[in-house]
Amino acid sequence: MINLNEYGWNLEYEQDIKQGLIPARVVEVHRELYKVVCEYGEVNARLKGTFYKEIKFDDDIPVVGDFVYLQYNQYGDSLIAKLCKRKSKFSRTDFSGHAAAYVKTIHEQVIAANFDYVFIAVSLNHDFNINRIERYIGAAIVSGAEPVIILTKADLNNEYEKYVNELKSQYEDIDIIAISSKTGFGLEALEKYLNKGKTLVFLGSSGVGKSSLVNAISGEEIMKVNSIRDDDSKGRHTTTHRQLIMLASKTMIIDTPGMRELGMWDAGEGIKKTFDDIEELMEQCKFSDCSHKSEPGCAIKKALENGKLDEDRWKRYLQLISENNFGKQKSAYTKREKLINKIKGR
Ligand SMILES: Nc1nc2c(ncn2[C@@H]2O[C@H](COP(=O)(O)OP(=O)(O)OP(=O)(O)O)[C@@H](O)[C@H]2O)c(=O)[nH]1
Ligand SMILES: [Mg+2]
Ligand SMILES: [Zn+2]
Repeated sequence: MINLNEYGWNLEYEQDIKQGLIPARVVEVHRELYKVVCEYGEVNARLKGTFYKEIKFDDDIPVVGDFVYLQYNQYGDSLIAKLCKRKSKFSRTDFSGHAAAYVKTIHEQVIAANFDYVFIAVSLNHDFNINRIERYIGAAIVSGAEPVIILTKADLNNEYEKYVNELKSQYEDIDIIAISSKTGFGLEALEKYLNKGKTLVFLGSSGVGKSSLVNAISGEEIMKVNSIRDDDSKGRHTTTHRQLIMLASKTMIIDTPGMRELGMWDAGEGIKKTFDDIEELMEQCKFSDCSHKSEPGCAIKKALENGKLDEDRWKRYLQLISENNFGKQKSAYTKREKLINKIKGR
C-alpha cells in the first residue's frame, strides 16, 4: 500500500466527492494515457468520458504533478474522474505549429502542477542568455512556487562566478546556485530544497543538464542522459516526456524535456516583478497614460538617455508585454470543442 501523503497529498486538495473514488497523483502523461500513483501503487489511467464534458478551459486537463480522483479498476485502466484544485502551475503559450502560429488557436499549455520550487536550469557552457532567464523567472513567479536559478556545468566555465554575481545583482530575492553534475560541485547548496513531501520542477532548454542533475541528486541513473552529446547548443531532446520521480529521500522531481520556446502565458504579474525597476520608472512619467515614445516628462526616455535603463532590457520588457497580451487575447476565443479535438487527435 502506498501512502499518498508521501506524494504531497493533503486536506488542501480534498474535495466533496462521491463514494468509490480515490485520490491519486499524475506521474506521467503519454498522449491520452496517464500513469498515476494511488494507494494501490502505480497504475494506468485514462480520462473518464464525462471528464471531457467538464472541460471549459485549456488548463482543465490533468498534467504531471496533478492530484486527481480516480475510479480505480484492478483489471485494467482506471478512470480519472476529477481534477483537484492546483496549488501551483507552470504555463506557457502553446503556439501549436510555428510558422503558421498566428493564425492557429493559441492555447494555454500547463507544463506541470503542484510543485514547491521551480528550478530554472541554465548552462554556463553555451546557454547563458539573460533574456531567456528573465522569461523563466517571470513565468515561475506567477506559477505560485519559488524560483531557484541553477547554473549548470560549472566545470566547463572558469568564470562561473562572474555569471553568478551578475544574476545576484539583478535578482536579490532569488537563490542562484552554480553546480556541476559531473564533479558534484555545488550540489550541497541544493539540500535545503530536498525535503520530504516537496516537489521540484526542472525547467530549461534541451541539453543544459536537467536529467543529469536528477541523477546526481539521487545518486542513481534514473533518467537517460545522452553521454556523447557534449555541446549543449545542439539542443537535441533526450528527455521526451514529463515525469514525476520519487527519490529515496521522498522528495519529488518533475523532469521535463527542454523547451524550444517559452511563450508567456498571462504572466503580467511575473513580468512586473521581474522588471520592477521599469515599473517604478513608469510611475514617474508626467502623464499617467504615457506611451514612453515622445511625451514630455517621460521617465523611461530620460533613463534610456542617461543610461540608467539599459536599452536591451527595455526592449525585452516590451517584447514580453506584447507577447503576454497577445496570448491573453487569443485565449478568449479558445473553444472547448477545439480543445477536445486536440486531445483526441494528438
Ligand atoms: N561537463 C559537464 N557536462 C554535463 C553536466 N551535466 C550534464 N552534462 C552533459 O550535458 C549533456 C546533456 O545533459 P542532459 O542531462 O541530458 O540534459 P537535459 O537538460 O536533460 O536535456 P533534455 O532532456 O534534452 O531536455 C549530456 O551529454 C551530459 O553528459 C555537467 O555538470 N558538466
Ligand atoms: Mg533530460
Ligand atoms: Zn513615459
